[in-house]
Amino acid sequence: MTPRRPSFIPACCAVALLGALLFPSCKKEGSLGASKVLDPVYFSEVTINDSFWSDRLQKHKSTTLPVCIDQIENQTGRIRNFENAALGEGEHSGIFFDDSDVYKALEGMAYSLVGSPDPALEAKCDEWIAKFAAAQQPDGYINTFYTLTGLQDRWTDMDKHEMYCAGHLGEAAVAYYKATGKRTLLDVAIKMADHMMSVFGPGKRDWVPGHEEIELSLVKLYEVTGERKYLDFASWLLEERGHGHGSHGDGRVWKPIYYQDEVPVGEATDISGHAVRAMYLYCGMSDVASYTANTAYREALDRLWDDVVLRNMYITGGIGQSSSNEGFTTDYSLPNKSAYCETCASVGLILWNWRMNRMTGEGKYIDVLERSLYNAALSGISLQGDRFFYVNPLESDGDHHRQNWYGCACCPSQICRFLPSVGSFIYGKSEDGLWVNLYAGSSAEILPSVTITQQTLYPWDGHIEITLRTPKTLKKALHLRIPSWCPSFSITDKNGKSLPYVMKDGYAVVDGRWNDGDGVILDLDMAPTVVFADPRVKEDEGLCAVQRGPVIYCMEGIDNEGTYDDATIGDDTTFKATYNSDELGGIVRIEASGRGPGPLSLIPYYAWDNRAPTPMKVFLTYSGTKAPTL
Ligand code: FUB
Ligand code: ZN
Repeated sequence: MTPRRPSFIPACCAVALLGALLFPSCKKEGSLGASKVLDPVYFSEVTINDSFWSDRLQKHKSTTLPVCIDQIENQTGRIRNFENAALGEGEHSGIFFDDSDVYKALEGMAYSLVGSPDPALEAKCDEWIAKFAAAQQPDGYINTFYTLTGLQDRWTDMDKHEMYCAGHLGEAAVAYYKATGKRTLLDVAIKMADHMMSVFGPGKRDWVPGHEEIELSLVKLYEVTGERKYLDFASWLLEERGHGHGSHGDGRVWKPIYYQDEVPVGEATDISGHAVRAMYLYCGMSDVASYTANTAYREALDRLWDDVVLRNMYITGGIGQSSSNEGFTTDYSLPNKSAYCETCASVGLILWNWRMNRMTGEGKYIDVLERSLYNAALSGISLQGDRFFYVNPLESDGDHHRQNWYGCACCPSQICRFLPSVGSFIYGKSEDGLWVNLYAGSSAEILPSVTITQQTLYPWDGHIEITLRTPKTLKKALHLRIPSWCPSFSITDKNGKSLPYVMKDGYAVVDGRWNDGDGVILDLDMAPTVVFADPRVKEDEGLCAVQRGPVIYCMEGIDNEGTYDDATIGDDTTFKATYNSDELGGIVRIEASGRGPGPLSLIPYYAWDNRAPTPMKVFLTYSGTKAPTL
C-alpha cells in the first residue's frame, strides 16, 4: 500500500493536517462487528424549507421529471420497449440496459410523491408499472432487451446488466411501495428476485453481476419484506466475486480489474476499475456488513475508503479519472481537463459514505458526502433542472456543456432519483443520540413526537439555529458534525451562553436534557480558504483552488475577460465574499484581489456552464509560499 495522505489539503491548517493524516487508519477495537451505530432518518420524515434546496426540489418536480418522462416516453423508445416486450413482438431500441433509466426515473417520481401528492404523476407511475408488469415473463424474468432479442440468450453474458436492471427495478419498487402503499411493482420485483434465486445460488449456477447494483437492492427488498433470503442472496452474490467465475459467456476475456472481480471482496485492498460499479459494490458490502457484522467486509471497506478518498478523489468529490474505463487509474493521478468524474459515480460515492457513516458513526464519511454533494454531484444538473452533465471535469476550454439527455442516460436518470432523496442525509438517530449530519433549513420528526428544526442559510452562511420540540424532557446527546473544512466554530444556547461539548469522531457532542423549545446555535467559520492538492498530484503542481464552506469555487472566462489566462493567487491575495440572490440561482461570489492581474471573480463550481459557453478552471496558478511539500 502506498502511504496515506489526502489528495488535497487546506493551506490554512498544514499542522492540523498532520493529525488528520492519522485518523483514516485508526481502527477502534470493538467497533468491528458492531452492526450499526446510526439509524437513518429518511427524507420521508424530513421537511426541507431551505433557501438553497427548496428551489432545487421544486425545479426537480416542475422541470426535471417532465424532461425525463418526455425522453423516456417520446424522444426515445424506452417505454415502447416495455410495450413491445409485453406483446412479444417488435424491436428493442436503444442500449441493452435502458430499462434501468425507466426504473430510476420512476424511483425519482415515487420520491417526489412523498409529502406532495400529485394524482397526475401517480397515474403516470401506475401506467408505467402496468407496462412493466405486462412485460414480465411467467417465470418472473423481466428485461426488455432479451425478451425482444431472444430469451434463449438470457443469463449467458454476465456483463449484459440483467441484474443491474433488476436492481434498479427493486429500488424503484421499494420506493413506490413506500410512497403509495401500492404493491404491484413490489410484486414484480419480488417475482424477478425469486426467479434469479431459482437459477443462481448455492448448489445452482455461479454468477458475477458485471455491473453491481442488485446487491444493495436485494437488501432493500429484505428490509421491506423482512425475508432473510434476499439478504442471503445479496451476500452470496458478493461472495461470488474473485473466484474466476466472471465471464462474458462468448469467449471474450473478462477483465477482472474492471469488474472488481480480481480477489474476493473481503480481501480487496485497492480501488480499481469502473467507478460506478465500485461504488455500488461498496454500498452492497456496507449494507451486508451492517446486517451481518461481517468484519472482513468492514476492514476491506476501510482500506478501500482510504484508497478512494485519500489518493484518488478530486477536490470536488468527483471520482474516476479516466474515460477509457469510466474509472480509476493510478494513485495521485488527477488530471483536471480530462477528469471523468461521472455524475453517477459521485452519487454512488455519496450513497456509500452515507452507509459508512451509519455503520460507524464517524463524521469523516459525511465530510466526503458533503463535498461530493455540493460540488461534483450538483454540477451534474443545470440550474434550471433541464440539462445534465455526464462528465464533470475540473477544467474546460469552453467546449464542454450539459445536454438535455444522453444515448447512455444513466446520469440524467440518476440525478432524477437522487435529488428528491437528499433529505435523507441530513439527520440520524441512535439509542442515546440525535445526529445532525448536514446543515440545511429543515425539520424532522426524529423520534416519535420529537421534532428537530434547523434554520440556516448554509452553505452560504455558517450560522445554524437548531431547536427541539418535545412534549417531555428529552435526555439525548446532540451530535453536531463539525466539517473538516471548518477551522473554528462555536456552540451556544439560544441566549448566547457557551455550551460544553466533547469532540468525538468528527462530531461535537452536546450532552443534554432538552425541554420543549430548547436548542443550540452553531456557528461555523466560513472564510474563503486556499487549498492545495497533495504534492504527489503532478497535475496540480504550482496550483491552488479556493473553497468556502463546503463549496469549491471555479473561475469562468466570462467573468474574467483579460485576466483568465494569467490569474494568480498569492500570499497577498485577499478574498471578498458577497451573496447575490439574483445571480445563478443565488450564490456567494468571491472576488480575489492581490498583486497579480485582477481582481479575479470566482463562482461555485456546481454553477458553471449555466451562461454562455466559456472556459473554466478550478485550479489556479499559485505564486505564494505556503504550498505543502512532501
Ligand atoms: O453501465 C451502466 C452505466 O452506464 C454505468 O454505470 C455508467 O458508467 C455507464 O457506462
Ligand atoms: Zn451515469
